[in-house]
This record gives sequence, C-alpha cells and structure tokens, in this order.
Amino acid sequence: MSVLFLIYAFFCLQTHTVLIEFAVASEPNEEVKIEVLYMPENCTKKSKRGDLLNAHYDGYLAKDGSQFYCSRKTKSGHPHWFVLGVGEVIKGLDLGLDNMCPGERRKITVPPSLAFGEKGKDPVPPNATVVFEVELLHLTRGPRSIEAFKEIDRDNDKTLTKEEVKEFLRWEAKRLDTKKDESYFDDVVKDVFRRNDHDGDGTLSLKEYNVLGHDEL
Ligand SMILES: [Ca+2]
Ligand SMILES: [Ca+2]
Repeated sequence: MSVLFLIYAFFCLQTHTVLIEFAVASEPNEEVKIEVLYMPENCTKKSKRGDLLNAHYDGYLAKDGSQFYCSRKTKSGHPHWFVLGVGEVIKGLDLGLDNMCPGERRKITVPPSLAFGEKGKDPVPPNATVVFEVELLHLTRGPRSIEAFKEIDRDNDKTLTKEEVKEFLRWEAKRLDTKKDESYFDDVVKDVFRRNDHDGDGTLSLKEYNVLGHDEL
C-alpha cells in the first residue's frame, strides 16, 4: 500500500462512506478514547487542525485485537503524511491526534461511528470499534494554512482553480516520491471540488478552502 493510497483511501472513504455515517454519529457516548503511551521530555509544538503530520500507525480491531493495518509493514514502510482535521484520515484519528507532540505515542480507541461506520471497510467489519497505536514523527504547519493557500494560488487572485489544485497535487506526489498518472490527479481534483466548492462556481475561495476558521486571514 503506497503512501498516497492510504491518504486518499481514507480521503475517498471519508467522501463515499464515512461522511454519510457522520450524519448519525452524534451519539453522546461515541467518543474517542486517548491514552498517551509515551510523552517526550521536550515538547515545543503540538499538533493542531490543519497541520501536516507524519506518523506511523498500527490499526487493530478492538473485538479480538487482530491487526488490520500497519504502516511499517506496507510495501514502502514509509510513515504517512496527512493533514490533521480535514478528513484525510477517519474522524476518530482527526480527533485523536490533536494536541500531540512530535515523538509522542498514543493509543486511540475509536467507535465505529467515528471510524468505518455501519458498513465497515474491508478488512474492517461492519460496526467495528478500532484501536490505533500512533507514533507522531514529525509535524509542520500544513497545507490548509493561509501560507499554503497562497502557494497553491499561483496567479494570486485569491481563488483556486482546478488547474492550480492539480499542480499542487503533482508537487505533493513528487514530494512523496510517488508516481501517478494524470487521470489520478483529475479524479482527486474532482473529489476535492465536489467536497469544497460549495457555491459550485468551479473555483475554491479562501472561505471554501480554509476549513481552519478565518480569523487568521
Ligand atoms: Ca488562483
Ligand atoms: Ca467556489
């Protein structure tokens, strides 16, 4: 499983499956449980929504402890890059990896409504509580920042066109050293716009893009 596959597998899952589950996910006891397994002595910055995180993680079924995913055992063995809090990973991880230090390790228990939902997602069965053990290796202030928006917005007109987003994805794939063909980027761009272009004008405004809140703009 490649790095991009995981990022976009969660991304697609979010779009096609979990988003639907979210509508009914507000049960009062449906919470993410976080246990800190290791906390480094020095913690100078903590993760927040919109940061770009690099992490290794193992996924287990709570029911029997069987492992369904391990980032260290994938073909590449590379830790994963993803943006926190924007649905690139399941909701439970978006919540469970907040306010975390580089070097910290956590055990995060996620109810099905914040994981893979009523339907599950092979190999995770329907209605499964899952447990992730995550080691956060690195964090940078990420692509959902105003700095990143400006970087994507090449002509500086404060809107993002599909071509600008596609160019950014090409850059991202290059950074992750992953080869993808053009149709892949087209599909991702289509998905990104379907999720974010709320007024349907074919571009992403600052407001549509910046899911982090607008007080920093
Ligand atoms: Ca632009
Ligand atoms: Ca728009």
